[in-house]
Amino acid sequence: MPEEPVKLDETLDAKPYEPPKPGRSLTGFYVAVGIVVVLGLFGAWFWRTYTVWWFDADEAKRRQAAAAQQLSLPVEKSVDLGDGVSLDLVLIPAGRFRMGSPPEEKDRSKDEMQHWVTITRPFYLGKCEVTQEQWQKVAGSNPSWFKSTVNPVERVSWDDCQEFLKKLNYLGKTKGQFRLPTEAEWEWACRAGTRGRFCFGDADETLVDYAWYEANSENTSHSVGAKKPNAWSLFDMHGNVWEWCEDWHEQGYYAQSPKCDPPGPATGSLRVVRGGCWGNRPPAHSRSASRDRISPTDRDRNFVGFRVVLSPVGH
Ligand SMILES: [Ca+2]
Repeated sequence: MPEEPVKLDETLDAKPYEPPKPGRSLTGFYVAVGIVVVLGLFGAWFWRTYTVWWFDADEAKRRQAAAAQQLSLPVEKSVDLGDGVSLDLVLIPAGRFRMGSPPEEKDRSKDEMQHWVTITRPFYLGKCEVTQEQWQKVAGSNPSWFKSTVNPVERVSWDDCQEFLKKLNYLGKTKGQFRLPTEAEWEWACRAGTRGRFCFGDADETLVDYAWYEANSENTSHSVGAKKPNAWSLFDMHGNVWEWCEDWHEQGYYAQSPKCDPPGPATGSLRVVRGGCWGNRPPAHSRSASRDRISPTDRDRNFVGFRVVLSPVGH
């Protein structure tokens, strides 16, 4: 019996051709993850750059050493004034910080409005307040009330300090020019990366380890450098004697000051002093952000002295 021929249409699947379905694409997922990662990194950078300006003591020392290495200069420098008298300075790195105090800080004043400030150039700052011995050596006299060669000079007006600095510069003992710190330089140096009330934190009871003030001074100034230093090896930034700054004082200056190296108001009648003194009863006056002002001709204060800046460095 002859084999029945196969019908062509029976060999074909009746279903129409469908191309194979592709697997589910992960491209969209990867793009979404990428966007999240990029946004996260940008957010972290933004937060870090524009919010976190403070740093700990190790970082403060690292920055100080890095600035010295970059400039091929020592962190600590001693200027010989002759006859065994020297003036010790420490290098303060450049940096950006929030000057002033936050609204919630205990004992703050209204003129301490927090604002960003950048110190664009490293500078040398006196490790201690200028002593009576150093003043005597340069100026040839000692106007201080509490007589001791190792105590800070006091009863010196802002104008007297300018004369002292002129004489010191005239001696030509080192490169650069001696001058008073600006108020911004003083606070940047005092804080050394801290954002609390003091260079060590917020606790009033710890102040006795760092400062001479009413609680421990017995109503007199004391030898410079006898208390603990801050992270940049600066002594007596809190207490002992108030320290003259270069700036005129103006209550609302912080609201309009330049963001970089603010020089203080162009004019005024009182000069800024910082850091508190042996006679201040509440620790409030010794806070890093605390400000006061005195007439530049006033030389009748046995609780006001100063420390020097040497700048520019590396020239
Ligand atoms: Ca002081």
